[in-house]
Amino acid sequence: MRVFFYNRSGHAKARPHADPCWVDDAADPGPSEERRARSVEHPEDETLVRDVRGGWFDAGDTNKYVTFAAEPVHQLLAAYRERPQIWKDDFNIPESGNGVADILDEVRWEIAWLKRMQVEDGGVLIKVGSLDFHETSPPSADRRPRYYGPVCSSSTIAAAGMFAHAALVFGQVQELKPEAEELQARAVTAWEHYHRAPKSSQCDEQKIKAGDADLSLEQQAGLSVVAAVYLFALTREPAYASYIRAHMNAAQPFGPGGWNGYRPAEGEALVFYATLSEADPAVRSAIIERKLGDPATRRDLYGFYPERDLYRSYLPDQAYHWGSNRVRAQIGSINLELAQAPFAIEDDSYRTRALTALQYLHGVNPLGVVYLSNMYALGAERSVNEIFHGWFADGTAFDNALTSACGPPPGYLVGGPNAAYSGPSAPPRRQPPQKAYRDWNGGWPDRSWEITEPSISYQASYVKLLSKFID
Ligand SMILES: [Ca+2]
Ligand SMILES: [Ca+2]
Repeated sequence: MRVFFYNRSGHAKARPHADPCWVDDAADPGPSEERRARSVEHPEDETLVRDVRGGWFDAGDTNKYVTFAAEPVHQLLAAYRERPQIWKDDFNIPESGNGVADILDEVRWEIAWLKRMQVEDGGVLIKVGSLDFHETSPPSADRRPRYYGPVCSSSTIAAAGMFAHAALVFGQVQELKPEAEELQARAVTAWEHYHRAPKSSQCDEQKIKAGDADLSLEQQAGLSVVAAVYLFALTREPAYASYIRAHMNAAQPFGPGGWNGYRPAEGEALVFYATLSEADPAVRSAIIERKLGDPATRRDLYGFYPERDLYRSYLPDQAYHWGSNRVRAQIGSINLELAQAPFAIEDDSYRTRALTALQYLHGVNPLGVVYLSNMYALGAERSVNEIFHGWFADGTAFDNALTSACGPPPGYLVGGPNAAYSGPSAPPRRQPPQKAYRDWNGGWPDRSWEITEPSISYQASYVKLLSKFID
């Protein structure tokens, strides 16, 4: 979880909350430039200058995407919601000891940024970043001006779901009730904006680097079901239940892929909806039937063939693509779903399958490597030494956990083996899929970001899975 703290944008990493190696001033890119970001469409217009500080860096770069935030925000909220008793107030972050579980404080840091991205009519801006790729180490040295992208239907519906889910979870915590009310209102205005305004999957022109933050119309429809689920749980208004009934087939698990480890927020929301006593009975039955039928059609992902993999955590070869560690963590979580409400199947194989996925990430793999950075002080014999990250970059004091003064902080989950790696280095080239990995962080032309870059999505996938095995 401390990875999210180190990836906070515009927040000082100071002692005692930062370890001495990774102390840094606030990551504002200049004299408060994130507070004075310009519209990338109208950069000369002073009236459009906007405060968009805060949030987490999405990955190894310092950019921030509303659309890409949905997966980690939902997963962290779900991780808390499903096992609130394990989450303590002692992660050594600035909000530790304030009476609120630190995972919620960390999500609140991201939510505070999302609030700054919502404009007056309810629409939500899609992303914040720079116009070039020149990351700086440490982040406090970054002086590039910041820009924000336009209001898009994708970011608006993504934010509606995050605001609604956060309102639901925060509303059950005494200290956060006032904030929950505000977030519910924001969710509703974003929801209404999404349904009122034209929808587009070509909204991010990518003048702001680097990732394409657009979502397809199909993905947006899936996220609208997610938003409707949490809005219904908050308000019990029949209109949201009707919407879910009419549109649930747009959610990933009702598509041909089923619960396949991608678009996890949608499957997570459907499973949650099926636990609500006021849920539409027909919809609940459809969700339960679909989930219970999923292992029969996706036997490989539900652990029916542990013997196919020497490390007893089988993934199809084609799943060893960019970010394969995230897929593995997701597969663990979709197995665990069958062991919890409303299914509660008393068959240890699903829990075992989830545990072997976790163990794979913890070193039970052909490279014998813990796919988390710099875990030596925490007991690992062999862990990731280098990650592709603007701060912990090649050639800096943070480059390598063994040979640099500091290395990267502990606990960043890397993307992992990638048999579709497009750079020139071998390895990862000319290896079997599970060994298509290399412990390095070179830039161009190495393209190590396809292998060792972390991301808040990977991290949240891992945290959610890990949280199910904490006493
Ligand atoms: Ca706290
Ligand atoms: Ca290096």
